[in-house]
Amino acid sequence: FAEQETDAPETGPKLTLYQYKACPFCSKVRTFLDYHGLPYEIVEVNPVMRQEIKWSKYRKVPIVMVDETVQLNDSSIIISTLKTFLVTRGRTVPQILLCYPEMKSTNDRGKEVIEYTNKYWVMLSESEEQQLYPEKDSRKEEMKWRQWADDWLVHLISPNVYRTPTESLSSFDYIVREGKFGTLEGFFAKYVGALAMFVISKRLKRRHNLQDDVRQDLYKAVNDWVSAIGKKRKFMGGEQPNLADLAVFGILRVMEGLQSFDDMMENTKVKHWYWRMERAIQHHDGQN
Ligand code: GSH
Repeated sequence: FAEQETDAPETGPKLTLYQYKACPFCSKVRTFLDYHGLPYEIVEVNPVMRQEIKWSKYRKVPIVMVDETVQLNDSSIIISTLKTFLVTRGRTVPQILLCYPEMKSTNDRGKEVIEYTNKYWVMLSESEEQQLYPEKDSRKEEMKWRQWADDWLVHLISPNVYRTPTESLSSFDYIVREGKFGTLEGFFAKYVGALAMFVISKRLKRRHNLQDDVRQDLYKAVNDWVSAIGKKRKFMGGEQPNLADLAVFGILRVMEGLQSFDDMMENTKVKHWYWRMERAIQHHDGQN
């Protein structure tokens, strides 16, 4: 991003988000971009053929392209990189990306996976750190809960939204309505997908050691989150949301309109924080 002429209006980088609308990782990225008031274009990817990301070696969404040339993969890397860019302003996105090297490794099921070093670390100088994290432990706390959102909270979504055949069908009705599908493809995706995910969600439930009543894990998780914020703060970030607030909100938001969302609102203490988050994002409170 070249230096701007002093009196030219400041234009940020051009951002393009490749996504599935109903995917929690993509929702996290949208939440981050909306809160900071960063304009972006969306390319909705067809989850059956995925031809919109055929050009990419990385096969998942979200992907963010910066100025049509620099590719950012993985929701947490996207967020850490863009946050660093917003705070430091002096450094370019490719320079920042060098701080997050890829690591190939094998997971517990013998599959090769790419992980990223420093995924939850915003790259700051000492004075920038002072400014962004004036409280002593707030930087560590933010990292811990961002990781919790990716490693625990996100795994509660599928078992909950596909819990019963009826819930699975209404989740797929939403996915097909909001996503990119052909007419016939959408029809099949809805019924075949709903049945498949109902079955798969039982496997996911075992893999992640959830209770038989998966709602209880969801309720406990969001209540743990609310107690971690405590009574004295509006957000985990204090007066303004931090990256953990944005991650948790982004993940929970994909359940909006579904029974699991209404159950969560009714049976936990999350709603006041949730409505505050909704306002902060709608008003782009993080725009500077
Ligand atoms: N760690 C990645 C992130 O945080 O962005 C996970 C992203 C991910 O798993 N995305 C899913 C995906 O694209 C969609 S929810 N999976 C590839 C596929 O299903 O073909």
